[in-house]
Amino acid sequence: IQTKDPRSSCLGPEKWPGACKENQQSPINIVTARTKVNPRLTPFILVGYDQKQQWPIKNNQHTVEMTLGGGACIIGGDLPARYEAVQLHLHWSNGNDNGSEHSIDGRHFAMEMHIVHKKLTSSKEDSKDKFAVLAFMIEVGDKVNKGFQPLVEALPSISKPHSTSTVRESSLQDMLPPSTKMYTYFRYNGSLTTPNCDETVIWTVYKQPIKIHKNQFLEFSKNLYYDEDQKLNMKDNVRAPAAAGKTPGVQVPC
Ligand code: 3J3
Ligand code: ZN
Repeated sequence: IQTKDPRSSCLGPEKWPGACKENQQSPINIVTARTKVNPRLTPFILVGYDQKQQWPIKNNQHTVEMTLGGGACIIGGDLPARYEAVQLHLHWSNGNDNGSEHSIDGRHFAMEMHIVHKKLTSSKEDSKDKFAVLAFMIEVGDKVNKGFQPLVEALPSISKPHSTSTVRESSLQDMLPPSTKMYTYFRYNGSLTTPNCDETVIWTVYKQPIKIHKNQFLEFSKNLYYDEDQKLNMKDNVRAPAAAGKTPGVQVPC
């Protein structure tokens, strides 16, 4: 039978290979009452995030992936080195609020955006700090988010799996919450949320959600397909929280 995400129709999540059954898996439910303030978790310096450029984009059969090609990087935030941005992608539901992979006090959101960064200094292939992923919750409302329009407008051109296109000139910064709202985030060490679930990710989950219009949100499952015949709308590309109640550090404004 067709499970909710063809990614699991070949191998249900219970059969995912590699590290997927280990105990530092992502996503998690963040129980804020069990987090603790960590003064080392300073706001990131986002280098190149304000750079306006066109971005390659593809339907990789699991999500929409924007290739960032190292044009931007992050510094600080208690990371052990500089990390360069490699790709941005999103997870979403089938039109409801269960589209985020992480949850905060049990609350899921309509979507979750991941900006994936790779450690600039060389490290072992399976080092725990190989990736730094910035995770943003996305909620829907009645106001168009102009920063998301370039990505939304490119979706119809990548309907089929493995199709590629280009997002018109835009900046990553325009897609993020205002910098004043990016002081509070949760931090924990976890994994990729897709097979082989390598436990190589330093996760930063921002508390402040991004807001986009309901119609912008619906454009993702409306335009993107898992299959060549364009019968399976891309949706529910979401891994359930692996473990409730982790105690990530938290950064609060000074
Ligand atoms: O780019 C690397 C790729 O070289 C390879 O190491 C792969 C391993 O699965 O993962 C990355 S990825 O950028 O393609 N990518 C990291 C983020 C795979 C999907 C992951 O998604 S998530 O954990 O952020 N949801
Ligand atoms: Zn992801």
